[in-house]
Amino acid sequence: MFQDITKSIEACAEHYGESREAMKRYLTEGQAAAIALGNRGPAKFDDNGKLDASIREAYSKYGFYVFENTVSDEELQDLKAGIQEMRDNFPVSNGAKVDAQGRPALSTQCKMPNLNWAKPLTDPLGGTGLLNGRHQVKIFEPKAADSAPEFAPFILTGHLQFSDATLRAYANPTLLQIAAAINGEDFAPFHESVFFKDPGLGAAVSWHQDGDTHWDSPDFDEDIHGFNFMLQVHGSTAVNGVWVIPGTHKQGRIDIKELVSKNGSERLPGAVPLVCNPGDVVMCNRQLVHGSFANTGFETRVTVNFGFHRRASVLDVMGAGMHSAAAVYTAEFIHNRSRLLGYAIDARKQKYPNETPFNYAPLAGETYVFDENTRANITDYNLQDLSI
Ligand SMILES: O=C(O)CCC(=O)C(=O)O
Repeated sequence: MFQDITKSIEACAEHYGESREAMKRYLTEGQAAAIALGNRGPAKFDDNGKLDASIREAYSKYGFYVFENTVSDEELQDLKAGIQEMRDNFPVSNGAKVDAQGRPALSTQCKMPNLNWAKPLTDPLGGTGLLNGRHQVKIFEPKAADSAPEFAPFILTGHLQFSDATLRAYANPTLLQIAAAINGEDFAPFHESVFFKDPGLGAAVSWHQDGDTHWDSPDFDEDIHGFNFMLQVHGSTAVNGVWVIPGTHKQGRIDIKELVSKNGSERLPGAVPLVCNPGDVVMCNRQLVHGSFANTGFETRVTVNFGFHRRASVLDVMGAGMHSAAAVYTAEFIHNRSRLLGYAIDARKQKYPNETPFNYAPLAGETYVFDENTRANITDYNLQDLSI
């Protein structure tokens, strides 16, 4: 059973003027098509710890898989509380230095400007040169209510340094076992972010593919740019969720401008939304064409994102400079960035002592203790995101 979003579909469609009925149909049909695909269910492994072959096959076919009920209710409560704690420490307004209680605001001690705000219901990336221009077209920007604030929180990067709850979620042993199955036991980290899509405010993310570096590589294949886990704290719907075009992760770099122009609208054919309940985690290939519309519905979406790469995709590679300054990712650079997994695994062990912790091969023989000093050790860790 999924959230009933009938009212949100109506409210969303109302923004689209003469395309009202087309949008309504797109949302309704997209939702039904997503559920019918069959690429969803709990994580399953064989006796050797390998990801169930049918899951691997479905992920390869569509470019995404919805791992249902992967985060327990107890952990979801922990995540909700942790995310609220971060929000309580957001600056009072975009660019302010203090939070509502007068404390130094979240991320003010960081070199990286981690909290990104957006004007309500806009598409701040679409049609700009930001992130190497990967969001090629601007999509529709509905009008927000007159009572809406000037800016709303949009994307928070580097969240592992701000939240013990998201740090613990990062070490979920089921998810890390999946990462190892897809990218090999020596998999490397990528980048972490939280997407905030508040009802009536949440900004759009125009259609794009995430990968940047390896499109013309002689070793190009469907997994060379890695994947993102998208952990849904409140669920995800056709109105507030990410949409994807299944199979496009195998087609190389796609001219999205041309796709939209040929189609005559941004409602790209064949696309489906990521339909999830709270606690579901989507594994989404970074080469898949995807994007999200502004959240004109009534449901909140908060997605905790964290991605992983194959080691060979990043080792001694010059980064794309999208998530951090461009650099060559030496073995030492990658090892330093991987420390976060060491701290996360220990943080999780302390909270869930009865769970078997994930054994991350690249840190074998090293000891990481999560304690009151950890935060200082990991400030600005994401200046070393492995951006490809
Ligand atoms: O969560 C969203 O709305 C967009 C996510 C996205 O585009 C990404 O993670 O690359």
